[in-house]
Amino acid sequence: MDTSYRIATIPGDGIGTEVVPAAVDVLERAGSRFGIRFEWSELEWSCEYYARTGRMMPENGLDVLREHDQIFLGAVGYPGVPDHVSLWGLLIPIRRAFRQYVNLRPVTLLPGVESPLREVPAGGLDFVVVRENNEGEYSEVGGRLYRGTPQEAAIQESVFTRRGVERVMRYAFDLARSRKSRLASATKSNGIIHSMPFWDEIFRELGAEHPDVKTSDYHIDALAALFVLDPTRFDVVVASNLFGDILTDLGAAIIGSIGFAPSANLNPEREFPSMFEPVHGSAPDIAGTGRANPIGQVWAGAMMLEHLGHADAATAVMGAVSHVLAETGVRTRDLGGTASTQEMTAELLKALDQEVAAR
Ligand code: GGG
Repeated sequence: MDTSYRIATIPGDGIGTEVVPAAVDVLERAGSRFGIRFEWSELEWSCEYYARTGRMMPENGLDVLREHDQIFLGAVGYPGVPDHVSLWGLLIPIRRAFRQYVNLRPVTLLPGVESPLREVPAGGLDFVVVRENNEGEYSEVGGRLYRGTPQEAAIQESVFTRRGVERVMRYAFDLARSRKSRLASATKSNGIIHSMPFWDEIFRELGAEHPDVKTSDYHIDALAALFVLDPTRFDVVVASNLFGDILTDLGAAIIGSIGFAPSANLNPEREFPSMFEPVHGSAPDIAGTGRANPIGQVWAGAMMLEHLGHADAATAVMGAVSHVLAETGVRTRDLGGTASTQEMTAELLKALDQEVAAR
């Protein structure tokens, strides 16, 4: 197996520039212990780059990324650049050009962390949201009419294709089969009259092909309530682009902090690089203060190791994260502690060394 990888890092904006170097340190340490070599290319694409050049990434940006095995991204978006400009100039073109149609977002309560939900016991949450990542409500189809007049209007079309819906659902069914064989679908076919009944229809068709997987569907409003009232019932949840995005911020909240939550933008066929990023954004309110929690980025790094076929290294990294949270009082501010990003990273490195030594 090739154990040398070219990884493009895009720290991006705000705390992305703090948590990416922290996670790179952890991955480098894991690499040195497990015989994996990384060649990192740091790309400065960001809102600052936009302010200088008028683009979020250069015209040949996707060609540059294509030369890499994987992409490791921090955060995108900063005050001064409209969010739709920063997202559609960087994150979304990457997800689409590289057919990263699965956005995998684990909702796992780590050892030593309390959920804000009163009835969830330690370690009591372990499910995954599979978010459709290439189409759906994130669409360029539409426009603005009669700008600046009293008749001004905005039209936004969602795009759901059979191919797009089927492939993400097939991934979710397969994932469910590798876990507890339970799959829930997020819909809203009572209010959204075309796309969501289509989504439900395909879910039913694929359900018939996977009789060993127990399926259920929930309207997104009821599903959001269940994430709070009864989240332990879930194993795998499949959702459209927008529903999955919203649900996983809630998922991050119930595992104790948005600072923890990781995500993997996967091209399951491996024709293109996949991209690994935390769920959180650039957090301009704490950017530059050294207070960001690096764990979401480190966990995204563990997902990258897993995708590269290094489950042992990924397990060691997550073992280190669990050790620090369960066995030490070291906490960043989002968790009510005082540790800086650097202090948390130093603790993770120490725990990783112990984790490897104990094997
Ligand atoms: N960590 C990447 C990031 O900055 N995400 C911010 C965001 O708003 N993402 C929207 C999305 O995932 O669709």
